Amino acid sequence: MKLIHTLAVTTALAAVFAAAPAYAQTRIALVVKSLGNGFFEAAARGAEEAAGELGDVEIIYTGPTEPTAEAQIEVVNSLIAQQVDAIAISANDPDALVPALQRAMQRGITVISWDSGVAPEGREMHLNPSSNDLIGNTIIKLSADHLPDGGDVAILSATATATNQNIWIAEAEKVLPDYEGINLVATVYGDDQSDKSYREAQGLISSYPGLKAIIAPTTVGIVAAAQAVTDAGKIGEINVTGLALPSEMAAHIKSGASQSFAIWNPIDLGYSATYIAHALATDAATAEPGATISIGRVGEVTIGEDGQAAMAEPFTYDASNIDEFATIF
Ligand code: RAM
Repeated sequence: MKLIHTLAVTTALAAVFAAAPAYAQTRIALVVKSLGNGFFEAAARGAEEAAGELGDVEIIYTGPTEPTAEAQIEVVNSLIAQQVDAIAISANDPDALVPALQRAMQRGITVISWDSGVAPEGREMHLNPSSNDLIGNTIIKLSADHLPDGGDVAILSATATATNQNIWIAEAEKVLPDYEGINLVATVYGDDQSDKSYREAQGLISSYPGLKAIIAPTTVGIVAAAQAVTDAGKIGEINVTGLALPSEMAAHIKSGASQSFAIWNPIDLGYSATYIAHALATDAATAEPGATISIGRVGEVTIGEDGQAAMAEPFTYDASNIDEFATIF
């Protein structure tokens, strides 16, 4: 009797162990605006670094080929079908993704946004790279720093629905009156595609003959704009600035197409988003205002009343420091 009982228990336990994985792994999907963007590839490196430290995490780096909300919805639906534990998304639209992300949350998937946010009802919290008003002010200041007498400037953005760029542009417009003589003549959209951004920059150059600066708050747009200014023979006349990766802009700083630009550390951003997604997915933290979540070597973040947290200040790069950082990101 005793033996039969022991055998039964052993068999039952064996069945349990056979069904369960060796250890509970947390699968975190890092969903980006589009693949092939060096900014997101740097963030993915940070996510892998965090996964290595956390030890039980698999990163699924994914996103559409074109930066549209429709294409991201398909990606989200497929992640729901795969039953991932967490989705950390940089969104192509603040509202369009909400129903799909709500479906994910209803199925127990942790959802956060980072870099480019989702409306509060579509995520548990949002991680900003820095404070939005500081970024908005920075992109105008970068152009004004090299225009002591003022002049016409234009913005070359990413997509027209990108949450982050739209907020930064709105913040930039608010502080414009503080920069006497800086005249914003146009805002155009290159959709974070190199070829479209290049054509939009060419359009600005030909439409505004007196243009003194192109401000591109996108790492894709700024490189295309610097190339368009170079090809138009306008180095020294039109300064290209905004947000960029040192690795992608080093040559344009050296040529003088860009005097300076700014960015935060994209590796740290992906690293931090992963730590936060992991903490929420494993119930080590709750996404509520006032909650502090530890993010490994970066420190900790505190969620504000608006369900958002912000990381460090953007750093400015120019000829004096570009080489030092161009090898990092
Ligand atoms: C592009 C993307 C991203 C933005 C950076 C600055 O890579 O639009 O969302 O944060 O630029």
